[in-house]
Amino acid sequence: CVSRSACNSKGSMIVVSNRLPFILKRNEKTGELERKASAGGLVTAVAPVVIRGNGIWVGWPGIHLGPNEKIPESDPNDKTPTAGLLSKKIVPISAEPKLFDSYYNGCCNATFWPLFHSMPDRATFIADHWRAYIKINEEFAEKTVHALHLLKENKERNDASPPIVWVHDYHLMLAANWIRQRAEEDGIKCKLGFFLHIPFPAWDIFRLLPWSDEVLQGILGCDMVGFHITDYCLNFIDCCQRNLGCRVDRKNLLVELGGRTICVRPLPIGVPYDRFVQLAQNAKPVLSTNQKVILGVDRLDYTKGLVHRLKAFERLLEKHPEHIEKVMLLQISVPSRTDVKEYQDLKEEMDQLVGRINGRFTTPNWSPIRYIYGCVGQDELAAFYRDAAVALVTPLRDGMNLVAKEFVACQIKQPPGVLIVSPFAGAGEMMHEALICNPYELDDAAEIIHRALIMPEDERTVRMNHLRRREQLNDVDSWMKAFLKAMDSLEEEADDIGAT
Ligand code: ADQ
Repeated sequence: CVSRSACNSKGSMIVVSNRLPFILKRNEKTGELERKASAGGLVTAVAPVVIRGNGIWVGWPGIHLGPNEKIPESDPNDKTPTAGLLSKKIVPISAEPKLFDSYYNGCCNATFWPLFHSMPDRATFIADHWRAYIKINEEFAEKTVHALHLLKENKERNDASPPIVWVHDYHLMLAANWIRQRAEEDGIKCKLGFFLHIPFPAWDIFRLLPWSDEVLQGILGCDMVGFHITDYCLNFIDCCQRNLGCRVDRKNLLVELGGRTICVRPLPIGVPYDRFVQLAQNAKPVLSTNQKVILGVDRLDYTKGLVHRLKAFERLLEKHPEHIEKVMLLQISVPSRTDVKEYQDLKEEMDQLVGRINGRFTTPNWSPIRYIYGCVGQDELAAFYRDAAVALVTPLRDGMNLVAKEFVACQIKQPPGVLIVSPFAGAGEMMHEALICNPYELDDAAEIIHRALIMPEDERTVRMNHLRRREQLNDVDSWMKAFLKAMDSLEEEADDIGAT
């Protein structure tokens, strides 16, 4: 389908993601469907581009729609970026609930998620789940081709350029190839991009997947494949060469398959920096304490290193009792994938650990850990980020990690706080002025937290100024622009593949 010279970023965009950029809820009283806005950075950056270009969003609405049910329009008072996304610009995925469960909770979250985070012992490899993954990816491909037809009809009226199809994440690693083939059969031109939000693992981990060839072939259906950092690009290229025998060019990040050249690009995601600054400026204080706050904000996920974090904090109190009654750990964990057993077990382990550490150290006037199991609003979140003395972002493995960046954006106070980040997060690769902490080394982690707590003001200021400048420059809008630029420059870069 791809005639590269014919495509440019002025064309409409079709975004294909597992979830639509809002959640559908059924009103308990009226039974009617309502949209619940989503304020995530990705949605904020991508939705305006889709709306401006008269594009389409393909995704699962979060509930199973009845046969005659349609996506409602947004609430007239909705001021979020997706409010302008009319229902005719949304193509929802419908799937039989059991099949969707095998795809989502099974293959996506119990196979790909742990394996791609280099935790193969947690991964299950179940043929039925894989079959569901194939079927749902086919459904996504079919709906995307339908969306391409809708745009084509529109194009004949508007004479727009050929569209860009942007497929997101590990849920949809097979869809691109089918979209390309079917669009080609129907004579529709488009340009296909894929972005993986999680790490791409090294070959010796990836090869454990029984369906590794199919996954690579699926992704290589795209013209451009983006990852957060160069390491993931190189892992992917390595797998293409070793699994599929592709010719590759590591210097220019190119892969050749079936006479096509696929560009691989590092596209580190950012956050809506200015929005977080504004939130931090306006948010009322929510912490009433004289203690220094060490903050953790995460989905409750075993990749985020939460158990290690609590143990490191416990070690800090053991080794540096001078911090007792002077600091507290505020851990905010949003419930996630609560249908999956691994996540239920983690919740239990966290509950017990928080109880044990609090039981051990609590004094009549102080408890070391405050643990919120729930989602907090954006204003409140910004206030926590702004008023914390230290942010602990210590995943065992993480594609990027937006919390590190949101914290930095909200550090408007003088003197600022300190960011501690794990080298195993994409964010740790580029936020050099943070304190880097290996979450597996508990003693060392305790020392790093201690160092953050006693860091002189001028050192904090210098570090935070650098971090803030970088995040302001590389915010989520510039990530969006970098993606469009990478799609535009495919023609020149993919001309010739050099040495392997
Ligand atoms: P996630 O694994 O979800 O994203 P992350 O990047 O940290 O991880 O983003 C989490 C988001 O949820 C942040 O915007 C944060 O503000 C919000 N959040 C977390 N806990 C919250 C709470 N209790 N209340 C309210 N909001 C909360 C995946 C990858 C990451 C990658 C992103 C984007 O796993 O590595 O950075 O996609 O590509």
